This record gives sequence, structure tokens and C-alpha cells, in this order.
Amino acid sequence: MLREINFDGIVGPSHNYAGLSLGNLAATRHAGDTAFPREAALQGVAKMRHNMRLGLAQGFLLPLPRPNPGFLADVCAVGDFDPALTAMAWSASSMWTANAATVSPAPDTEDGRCHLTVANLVTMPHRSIEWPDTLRQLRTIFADSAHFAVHGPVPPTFGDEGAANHMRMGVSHGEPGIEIFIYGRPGGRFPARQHEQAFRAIARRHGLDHARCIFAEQAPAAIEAGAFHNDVVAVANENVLFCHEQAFADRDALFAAIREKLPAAQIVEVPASAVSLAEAISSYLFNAQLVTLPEGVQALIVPTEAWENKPVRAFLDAMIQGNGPIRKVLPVDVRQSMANGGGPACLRLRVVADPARIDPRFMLDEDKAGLLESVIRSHWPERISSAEIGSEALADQVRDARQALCEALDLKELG
Ligand code: SUG
Repeated sequence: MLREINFDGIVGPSHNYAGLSLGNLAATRHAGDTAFPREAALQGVAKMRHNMRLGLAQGFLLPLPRPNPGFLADVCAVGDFDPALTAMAWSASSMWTANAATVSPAPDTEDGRCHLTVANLVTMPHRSIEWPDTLRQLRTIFADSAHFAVHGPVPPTFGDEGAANHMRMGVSHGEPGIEIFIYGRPGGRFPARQHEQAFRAIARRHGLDHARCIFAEQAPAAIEAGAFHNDVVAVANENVLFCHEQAFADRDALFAAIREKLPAAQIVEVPASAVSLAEAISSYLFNAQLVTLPEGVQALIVPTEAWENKPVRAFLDAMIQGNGPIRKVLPVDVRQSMANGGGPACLRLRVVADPARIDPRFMLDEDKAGLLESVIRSHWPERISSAEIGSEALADQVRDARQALCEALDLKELG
């Protein structure tokens, strides 16, 4: 049976705050802070447990090998120490698996398989080095080629940041849906990380029906205000789109196209008069997981920062009291990730598939969550200050921690 499975990225043992992402205001604000990798990873597992206990299917992706073994050798001479390049090699940014790939589930594709294209992430150097290891992992998880096609990245000429800029809507997960691709146009203060042509290429290689695709531009003002991905200002699930009034360049045209292709669509738009763009971005209201619970109602899993923000809370309280399609709001604490600009939605990649077709080593249950916690507690560094990034002793600890995880999960081939 087809279900939506959320694959969360396990926060890696090198999690730190180096301020590497221009245009990601939280990451910039926290540059140089001391990070707490153990706490960060435990917060991530707690979120997975929370969602699993709601009756949702939960998977995970491993952190990637860090410090990245090839990168520094490629860009530095032996014996050189360049703090910026070192921080790139150490980044744990693959935890935000919404940027791992773009996923088109089987009901949408010509050959009836679920297609995944790994994101090239070329705009940010520290993220551009993720895809080869991510691809290896995706090819392990979705190895059943009768049901999955896992593609390499689109050419680096076209920046691609994966599912964070992609929304799928439909009457239910298991039926053919419409796929909405949001891209940015360059020229503003901050980089536009998603190129239109990357998405057009992905739609073609996934074998999507053009009549059920929408390509729309993200509002330049949203990028300017710090929405470096569409999932900072919008989220969709089944027939519901939840978004900020200023998320899209041409909101009327986008909404009309959605309603024409999906008459059952319900759009819950938050007006700027209730929550300003700045407040939406700082609270990460839209970087929420919008999910359908087993009892059939939709719930919004928000970061505690959104729940504690006054205007956001006022909007959410009114929304729940009203008669809209989102019936519940559930806060989760992912503060360590949030400080780098990654909320609950950044931390997960959604795949609609039959869990029985997926490598079971990547599916979570209560026992495995306990196993993850015990490996994290005994191996993840408690803290990493900016001065420690690059330390050989810490690098050894980071490598050993990942190795211990791979061994505990019987995934030595990815070690
Ligand atoms: O690419 N932060 C990530 C956050 C990604 C959030 N993902 C989604 N919105 N889906 C980024 O900007 C900061 C790392 C640092 O600065 O060390 C970072 O990469």
C-alpha cells in the first residue's frame, strides 16, 4: 500500500554553526555560536518518535562522512589551514533532507515507478559536496528498480535544491497528483538557489504529465526577506496548501492554476496583516510538516519558535477554532537545527511509496529509535565551538561516531 514516509536526516556528529549560507538569516545570526551535536541529534530523534507515535511512517537518512574526505584535498595544499574551507568540509548540512532530492511518486509518473533526482545544491559550496554520498544512500534505500528510479543530479549549470521547493497536491497521497515547482530568479540581494530549468529537466526525466505540472516563481521579496527555500513560506499536503500571502511572485495565477488542475484544493493563506513576512521567516511557521493523521484530519507540526510567537500563535489559535482543513497544531523542539535555519520540514524528505519496497534498515520503529539514542549519547560530541572546527582529535571522534552508527544499523557498506 502506498503511504507517505518521512525520511528525517539524523543530525551528524559535526553539527556546528559556521554561518555558511548567505541569505539564511538564522544561520548568519548564529555564526560562531557553540553548537551541541548530541542535543541536536536527540532532538531530531525525539521529533521522529513524536511523529511515529501519531501513526505516521518514519524513515531516516544517515549523516554523511565528515569532515568530507575529498573536499579539502581538492581545494587546499597539504598543511594549509583555511577556516572557511575547513568549515565547509565539516558541515552537517545533509541533515536537512528536504534538500536531498526531488521525489515524484509512482502515481504521477509515466512508467509507474517512484522517481527521485538527487539535488546538486550547487549554490552553496558546503552543500554542493553532499550529493555523491546522498546518491549512494538513496540508491541503497530505493534499490528495488521495479518500483524506484534514482537519478543523478541535473547539470550544475542549473542550481537545484530538491523537495524544499517542490509541492505535491492531490486528493490523497496514493492517487495521481499535481506537482508544483517553485523557482527563484537571480538578481536580488541573496542568491536564488533554485533554477527553473533544473525543475523542468526533473519533470521531464521523471516522466510527469505536463498538464499536471505547475512552474511558478517565488516572490523576489520573499527571498529578499530570508526565504531561501519555498518551504520557508509554504507547505502543501494532499488537497491543502498553507502559505504566506507574499510567498509567490504571481499568487493569483498560481492559485488559479492549482484550482483548475485540482478542483478539491483548499488554500489556507496567511495574510501579511496577521503575520508579517519577517515574522513568518523568523518563527518558521511555514517550515512545518503538514500531515494527514490516521484518523483522516490534517495536522501542522510546527517548531516551538512558531508556537511561542505572539502573532503566529494568535493566527494558529483562530485557525483551529475556525472550520478550516487544518485541525491540529503540534509543536516540536528542534532548536539546534532551527539555529541553522532548518525547521521540522527541512529535516524530512517525503516519499510516497509502499514501505515494504524500502530497505528496512532505513525504517524507524521504537526499538531502533532507542538504538539511535544510545549511539548518539555515547558517541556524539557534546559541544563544538567554532575554534574546534578543524581539530584532528575532534575529527576522529566525528568519524568514529558515524562509524558506530553504521555498525549499529548494519549499514557498514555506507561506513
Ligand atoms: O541550506 N543551513 C541550511 C538550511 C537548510 C534548510 N532547508 C530547507 N529550508 N528545506 C541551508 O541554508 C547552515 C550551515 C552553516 O552555516 O554552517 C545551512 O547550511
